[in-house]
Amino acid sequence: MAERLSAEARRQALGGLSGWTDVQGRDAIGKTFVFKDFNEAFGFMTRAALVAEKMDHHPEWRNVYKTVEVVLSTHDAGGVTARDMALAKAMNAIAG
Ligand code: HBI
Repeated sequence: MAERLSAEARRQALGGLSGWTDVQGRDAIGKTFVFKDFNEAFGFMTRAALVAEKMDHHPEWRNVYKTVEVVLSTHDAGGVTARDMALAKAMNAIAG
């Protein structure tokens, strides 16, 4: 099972993940993606969903029109693990 990252490891990992930050009040990381329109936003979610399923690691996310708010945390570990960082990296690659 993935282990929660130390504060230092988390800071290091976030440094290489454009746009991702700690979520206030819980052990999680988050990013708000803004796309050209709903079509682009939902296309992102579709592709990200397939990657998440393949990784067996799923986002908490909310879509309003062209915006997708994403929060990542590892339920089994009760906080942020390397799995969250991996999915965050994949999402950044998908968003381009
Ligand atoms: N997704 N974000 C997240 N966190 C988890 O702990 C998690 C998951 N997707 C699937 C999953 N765990 C299962 O592998 C375990 O619940 C067995």
